[in-house]
Amino acid sequence: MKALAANFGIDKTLKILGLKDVNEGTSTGLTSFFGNELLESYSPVDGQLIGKVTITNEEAYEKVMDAATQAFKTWRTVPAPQRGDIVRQFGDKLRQKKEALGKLVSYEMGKSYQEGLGEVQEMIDICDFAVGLSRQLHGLTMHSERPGHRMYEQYHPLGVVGIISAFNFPVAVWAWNTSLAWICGDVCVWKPSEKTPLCGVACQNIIAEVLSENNLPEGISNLINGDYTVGEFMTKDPRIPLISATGSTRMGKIVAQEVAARLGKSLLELGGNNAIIVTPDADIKMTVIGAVFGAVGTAGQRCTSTRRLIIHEDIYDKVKKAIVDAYKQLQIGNPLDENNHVGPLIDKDAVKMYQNALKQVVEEGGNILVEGGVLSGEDFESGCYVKPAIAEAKPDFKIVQHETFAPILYLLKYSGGVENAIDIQNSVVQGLSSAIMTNNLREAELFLSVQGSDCGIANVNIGTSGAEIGGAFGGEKETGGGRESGSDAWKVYMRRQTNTINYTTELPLAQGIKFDL
Ligand code: UN1
Repeated sequence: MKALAANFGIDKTLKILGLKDVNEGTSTGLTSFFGNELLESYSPVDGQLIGKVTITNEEAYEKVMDAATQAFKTWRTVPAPQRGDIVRQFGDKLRQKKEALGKLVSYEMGKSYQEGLGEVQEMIDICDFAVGLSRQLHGLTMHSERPGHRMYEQYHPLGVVGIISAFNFPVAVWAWNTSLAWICGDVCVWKPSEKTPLCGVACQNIIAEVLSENNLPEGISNLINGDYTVGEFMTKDPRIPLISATGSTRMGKIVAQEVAARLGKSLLELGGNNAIIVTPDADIKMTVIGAVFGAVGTAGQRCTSTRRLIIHEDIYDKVKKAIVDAYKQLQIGNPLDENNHVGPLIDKDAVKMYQNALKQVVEEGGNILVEGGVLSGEDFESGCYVKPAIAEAKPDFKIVQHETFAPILYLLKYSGGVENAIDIQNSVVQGLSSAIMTNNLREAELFLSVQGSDCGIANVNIGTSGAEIGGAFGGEKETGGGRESGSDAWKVYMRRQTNTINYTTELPLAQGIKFDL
């Protein structure tokens, strides 16, 4: 397998992205080069050590924050459209390095190369979006109730934005946040997942080039590395008005409390337990494509992965057969090989959670339809490759209510009207993504109505994963309520100021109050 990774051009990829030799230790970009401890990054693809980065200690963190706060003073005065031009240049560099970065994502995280490229495409798309937005940071004007007065609102940058991201989207989620934050005039400090630190360094190297070519302070983009203890430097730091965190609900609850304790703002994108409702009016072929990609894409490690299929009893057997047949076609293996659909899980802990979930669904009375299992042998040396599994289950099983970050799909049966399926769909604590497969207008509209899905994302005739950057991304309930990426998500990265100007020689008070001196 070692040879396998070499065949796929990993060494060249690391070079293109400015990542140093494994044994040298990799500096964490521009501003976090202090500290003695190293964090090692192993590939789930072949178990090999890819590189090491310096773990940010407290002293290094202080240097990063100095650089960031200084840089903010410059960056906030650069006109927003010019900030947009920097983001445009960043997007151009990403276009040049798309293959290399996509490959690193695939090798360090384990998703298929195609999905790695897709992730970099999301970065490019959000850059384009942010460039346009840099000329549209609009506030409203209002009519004052007082004569000779003008009232309007404007948006100013917040300052230093802290970004904590997860392993499953090691580059795109940072870009959703940072490209918007940058055009808004904020500077960013990013802590990528400790499982994918090299993706962080690679991105930092790309933006560092752009900043230096434009003689801009390097502290506009900062990288820190380590586990949650390093994240805590940021969550507890009153100099950071906004923390955007993506990851588990467990992590999000801790972040939310720490940030709230100092009355900071947090933007949370946490767990999902996403379902597709399949009604008697569904197109079965489309259902199979949406459900299989949703369940096994990224080896079931997307927040938006499809975990539950809620199928009407009249078509249950037909859908079940079609899905089980489709699973027979799945190729599991090295994600850099484009013939494979499913790569490894991120690490052995994830494999254990997958095994426990499969054990639990049986204990709770579930019926395994497509057997899971851990693959072994020369091609699967990392020990992280598992078979996508399907189990028939009941909506209220504890394990079905729980988000397991693995390719396990639960089939649930409903009877009666679509409202019964909607009840099942909404019966979990998470509220990220949801979908309905139907050609029946009434069912579709009910699903999207106030009586319908309670999720941040609700789709008709497409699956739960693969959201476009143009919409606001995020979910309700234990998903955390945050919105990132498109629509008006930019407003979270700015502070709003209401201004009233009096251009008369009188000073009338609002609400007609008289206060004569
Ligand atoms: C995530 O899993 O945290 O909709 C993000 C999707 C991707 C983003 C997923 N655009 O699947």
